Amino acid sequence: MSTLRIILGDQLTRSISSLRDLDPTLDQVLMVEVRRETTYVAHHKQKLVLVLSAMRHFAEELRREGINVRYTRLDDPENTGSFTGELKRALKGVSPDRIVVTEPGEWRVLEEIMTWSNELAIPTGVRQDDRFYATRARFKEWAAERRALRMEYFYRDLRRETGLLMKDGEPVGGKWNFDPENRKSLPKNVEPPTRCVFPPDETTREVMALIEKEYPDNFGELENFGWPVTREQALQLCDEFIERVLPGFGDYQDAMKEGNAFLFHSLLSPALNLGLITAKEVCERAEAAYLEGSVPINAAEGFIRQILGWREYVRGVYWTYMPGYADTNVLKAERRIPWFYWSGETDMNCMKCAISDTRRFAYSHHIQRLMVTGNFALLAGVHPREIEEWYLAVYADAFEWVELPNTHGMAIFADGGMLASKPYAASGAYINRMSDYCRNCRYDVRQKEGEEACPFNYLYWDFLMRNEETLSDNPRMAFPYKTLSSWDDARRKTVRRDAARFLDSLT
Ligand code: FAD
Ligand code: DLZ
Ligand code: SF4
Repeated sequence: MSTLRIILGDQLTRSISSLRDLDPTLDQVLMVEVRRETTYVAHHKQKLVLVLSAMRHFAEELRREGINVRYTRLDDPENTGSFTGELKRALKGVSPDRIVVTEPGEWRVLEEIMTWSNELAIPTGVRQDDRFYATRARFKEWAAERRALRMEYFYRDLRRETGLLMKDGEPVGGKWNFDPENRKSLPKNVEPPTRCVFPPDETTREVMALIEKEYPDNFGELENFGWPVTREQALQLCDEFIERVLPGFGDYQDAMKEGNAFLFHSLLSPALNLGLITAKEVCERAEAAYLEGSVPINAAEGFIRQILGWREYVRGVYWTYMPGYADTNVLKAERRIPWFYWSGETDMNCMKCAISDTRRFAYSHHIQRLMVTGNFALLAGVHPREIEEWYLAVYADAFEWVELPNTHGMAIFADGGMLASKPYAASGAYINRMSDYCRNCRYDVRQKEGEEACPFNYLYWDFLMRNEETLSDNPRMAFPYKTLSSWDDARRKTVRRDAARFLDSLT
């Protein structure tokens, strides 16, 4: 039986389910660069280069193994521009008995794939993506048994099932979660390590020229491109991280510093999401480093929790609640995204730094995404679709299954608390505690009102007042609402006036 095997841009894993049982004498692999995927949002130039270059390298690796790969380049004059169009074109040359594909990472693409069996009159098998610890069905079952979803409990179940950081049925180190030990700001005398970058090779340079030609106006710079585009490079990045960087990850994972985008983070998400390295490989290496004694427990657990916990959890939320999940807007946020998200032109130094890191590297770390750009969108009431489109476009690791729950649920609380138990809303004091941004800001983080005051301060209270009806019953919001209840009308009015003045100035 001959099989046409489709490999999508984020399925670059040799052991992926769609390539199992491949017969090189009968089968063909199809990989396509298509405009529908390069334009469904205005992707950062580095993200486009990363996906296309990694696809081209993967195709070459398969060919070196003697596998027959049909590969469409973006600038092929015959390119039809879509997965279905390219599949139809490929079928003119071959008549396979069946088509096989691994389930995609996006709802939009799954809907397209589901039309193939009928439209092409060839049986299409959609196989599970078992590069994750939990199947979609496993999460759905877990969620169905609960009134409220919390990452922590799903994570504990997966710890028990995998045995990661477990001994005799108990978590090593005596507790499940070392989160309280993951929140230090960066002391002045701690210098973050230098990081390995992968200078563009000939293939990457060729894609860079293509992207500059095709998408000259897209957001982002290509100068600093240093992402791994092959499995070999991804493994190197992982080994380097575990050996030199992971020991400091536990302490400083929430810290932010002007001029240093990477600090103690792994930078592994683009490689993980493309499939150049798997979650299992990364978690097992981190656990081994802990067992050897080279990494403290707050670092090993803190890191494994991000992958085994958050990464699996958000994927489960996405596939269980889509497509309706994307449509909720519980806080009725309606504002257009301020232009400075694209231009970086703002006097708020924290926002300027996070956007500048994003422009230079297609990267900013979790706390910048959540507590700076995400927090601002939440407080200002930016419409979910506007801010989600931004996150999906500007990060090298952005694929909807992971971007959407993080933005819609965690950052802007548009799902009303399905994913997180309370909004991650914070005033300037949090940003000041965790970063050195406020030192170089034209606003004063200590001032609460007036033109010089940090906008996060009055926007925070304005947000609480605006959403009092929806949020004041949340037990985790009891403290700020108690404070608010002691305010007189004049104080409320001042905050509202400052917030309105600032927000009006954005349009
Ligand atoms: P590290 O800090 O080194 O963490 C290790 C790994 O844990 C990451 O590589 C990632 O695979 C995983 N991880 C950590 N936090 C999360 C999380 N909240 N959800 C899922 N996985 C996590 N991550 C993406 O991969 N793609 C996205 O499009 C994306 N969009 C986000 C949008 C918002 C608004 C927020 C708040 C977070 C988003 N994240 C996203 C999660 C997180 O910010 C990134 O995974 C992380 O910054 C990637 O950098 P790193 O590899 O250096 O991570
Ligand atoms: C993100 C992306 C981009 C920019 N380009 C392509 C492409 O040309 N071909 C492709 O197969 N995939 C691409 N992707 C990834 C897809 O948009 C999408 O995220 C995955 O197909 C989901 O599994
Ligand atoms: Fe950001 Fe406010 Fe600090 Fe300025 S003062 S950097 S706006 S938190």
